[in-house]
Amino acid sequence: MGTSEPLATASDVQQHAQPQATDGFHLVIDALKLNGIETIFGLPGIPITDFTRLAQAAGLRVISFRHEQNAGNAAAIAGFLTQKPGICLTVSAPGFLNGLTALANANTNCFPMILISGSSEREIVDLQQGDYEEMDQLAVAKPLCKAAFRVLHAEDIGVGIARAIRAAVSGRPGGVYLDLPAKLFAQTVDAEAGRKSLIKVVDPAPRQIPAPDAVQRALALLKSARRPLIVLGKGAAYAQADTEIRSLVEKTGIPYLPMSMAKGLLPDTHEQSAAAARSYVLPEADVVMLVGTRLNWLLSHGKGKTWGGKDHKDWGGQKFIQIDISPQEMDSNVRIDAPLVGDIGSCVSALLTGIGSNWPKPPAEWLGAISERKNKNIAKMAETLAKNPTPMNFHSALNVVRDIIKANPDAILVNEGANALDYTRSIVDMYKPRKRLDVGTWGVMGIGMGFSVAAAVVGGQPVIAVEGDSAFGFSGMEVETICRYNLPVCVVVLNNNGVYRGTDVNPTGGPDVAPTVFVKGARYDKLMEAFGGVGVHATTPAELRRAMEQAIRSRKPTLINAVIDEAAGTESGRITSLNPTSGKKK
Ligand code: ADP
Ligand code: TZD
Repeated sequence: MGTSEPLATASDVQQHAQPQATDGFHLVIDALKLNGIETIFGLPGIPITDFTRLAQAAGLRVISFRHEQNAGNAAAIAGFLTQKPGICLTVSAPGFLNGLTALANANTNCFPMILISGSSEREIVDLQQGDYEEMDQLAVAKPLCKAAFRVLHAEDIGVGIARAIRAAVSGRPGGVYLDLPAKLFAQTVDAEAGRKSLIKVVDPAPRQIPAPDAVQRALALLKSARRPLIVLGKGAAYAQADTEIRSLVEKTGIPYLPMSMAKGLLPDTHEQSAAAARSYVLPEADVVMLVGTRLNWLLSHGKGKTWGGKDHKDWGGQKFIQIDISPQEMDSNVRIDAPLVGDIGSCVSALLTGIGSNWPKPPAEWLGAISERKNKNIAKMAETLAKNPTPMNFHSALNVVRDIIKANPDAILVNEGANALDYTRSIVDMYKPRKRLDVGTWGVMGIGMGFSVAAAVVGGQPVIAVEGDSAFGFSGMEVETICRYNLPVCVVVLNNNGVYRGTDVNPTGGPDVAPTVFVKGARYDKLMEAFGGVGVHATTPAELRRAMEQAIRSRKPTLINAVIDEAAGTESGRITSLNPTSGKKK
C-alpha cells in the first residue's frame, strides 16, 4: 500500500475480511423488482415461507390466497391487464399442481404469467427416494406451458428470471414455469457479484412489424369486400392499441363483432357494433378481418352453419384477413387469404396508413340490413328486460347490473357460470377496454374470485363479479381474501339452486338429490359476513339495485345472494349442443 493512500478505517477492514453476501431469496426478489414486478400472488409454505416475508419486507405487495389455483388465476389476469407477467408463487408438488391449472389456463388464453414454485431436493427427487412433497415439477409443467426453466445456482437467478419474463410476454404471450429448488434459496454469493448477475430485461415484448406486402394483400382484399366484417378478440384488448383499433373501425366504417373479453374496446353502444346481429353477419359477410382472435370453437372454427356452410364442417365461402402475432395461427381451421403477422399495434397502424382518409364505406345495403336486424333484436331485448317477474330471473337481475355498469363504466366486470355468463355477456354493455374478464378460451369455472382480487389490486377500480352459484363455489373461499385486503369487490351470486338450474330430480326417487342440484335456498351472503364483509339477501331487482349501489359507494367487500327462479336457465347455457346426451334414456 502506498503512503499517499488514506488509512483504512476499522469498518473497511471488517468489510474486506467478510465480504457482503446475498442469497437466493434476495436475488429472486431483487431480480423481480429490477424488472418492475410489484405484486406476487401466492400461498406460503415449505420452502417459500421466508421468501414471502422477505418479499413483503422488500416492498413487494404479497397477496396471500386460500388456494393456489385462485392465486394463479389472479396472476394470469394481472398479466392480461398490465402486459407484465403476473407472478404466482407456490410450494412444491401439491401447491405446484394447484397452481398449474391456472398456468395452463393462462397459456391457453395467451395471458403472460410466471408460476414460480419451490421444489424439493433434486438428488432425492431424481432418485425417487421419497422426499417431502416429491415431484419432478419441471417435467410435469413442460407440456402445459410456453416455457419451463429451473435454476440450480444462485448466480443464475438473474438469467432465469430474465428468460421467464421474455418467454411470458414476447411473441404470443403465455404461461411460464420457473422451478426453484429449496436449496437455491439459502445459497449465498458475494453481494456485488450477485447484483451484477441480475438482468434488467430490455424491450421484453419487441414490436413485430408486419411485412409491407402482407399489408398490401390485406388492404386489397378488404377493398374488394361487399359485406366486410371485423372481429375483435381478447388479443386486441391485450395489445392496448385502443386508439388505433377504434380508428381502423371508424375510418373503414366496417361493422364489427367483439368477442366477450374484447367488449368495451369500442363502447358496446357504438353504432358499428354488430353484436346484436351476430347470427346474421357471420354467415352473410364475404370478407372477415380477425384482430387478435382465433377461429376456435368460440367462432365455430370459421366454418359450418354459423358461417353459412351447408353442414357443420362446410366452409361458408368467406375470405379471411387475420392479424396475429403468432404465424402458426394462420390456416389453423380454414384458409387465411391474407395473413398479417405482427403485433396488433403495428399491424393496425400499417393498415391505417394504407387506408388514408378516403376509404370507401361498405355498401349501404349491407349496413342497412345489419341495422335492421340489430334494431329489431335490441327492441326485443328491451321488452324482455322491462319485465319484472316474481321470482327474479336472469334478465330482470342483469338489467340491474347493466344499469350499474353504465353508471360506473370504470368498474371491472368479472363473469362466470353458464347461463350467468351467456346472459351477462349479451345484456350488460361495456364501455371501456379490458373491463370484462371471464371464463375465456376454456370456458373454465373457478376464475371468479382470483380474477376479482387481481382486478381490484392492479386495476384499483371497483370490481363486480357476476357469478353462477355453481361457478362461485369453485373459488368462494377467497371471499376471506377479499375481506382481509379490504378490496372493493361486489360479488353477485345468481342463485338458482344448482348447476345450470335447480330443478332436476333423482329419477330413482332415492334420498340423494340430482347431480346438478345444490342445497335449496342457500345463503351465500352469510359467507361474506363470516369474514366481516357485507352480505345481502336480494329477492327483487330493487333490492339488488340498492345493494349494488351501496357496494360501489362504500367500496366494502360485499356479497349479494340474488335469488333467481330455479327453473330459469338452460343446460350448458348457449352451448347445449356441445353436451352429448344418451339416446337410450331410462
Ligand atoms: P378470443 O377468445 O377473444 O377470440 P383468442 O384468445 O382466441 O381471443 O385470440 C387471441 C389471439 O391474439 C391469439 O391468437 C394471440 O396470439 C393474439 N395476440 C395476443 N397478443 C397479441 C398482440 N400484441 N399482437 C398480435 N396478436 C396478439
Ligand atoms: N368444471 C370446470 C373447471 N369448468 C367447467 N366449465 C365445468 C366444470 C362445467 N360447467 C360449465 O361449463 S358451467 C358450470 C359447470 C359446472 C356451472 C353452471 O352453473 P352456474 O351457472 O350455477 O354457475 P348458471 O347461471 O346457473 O347456468
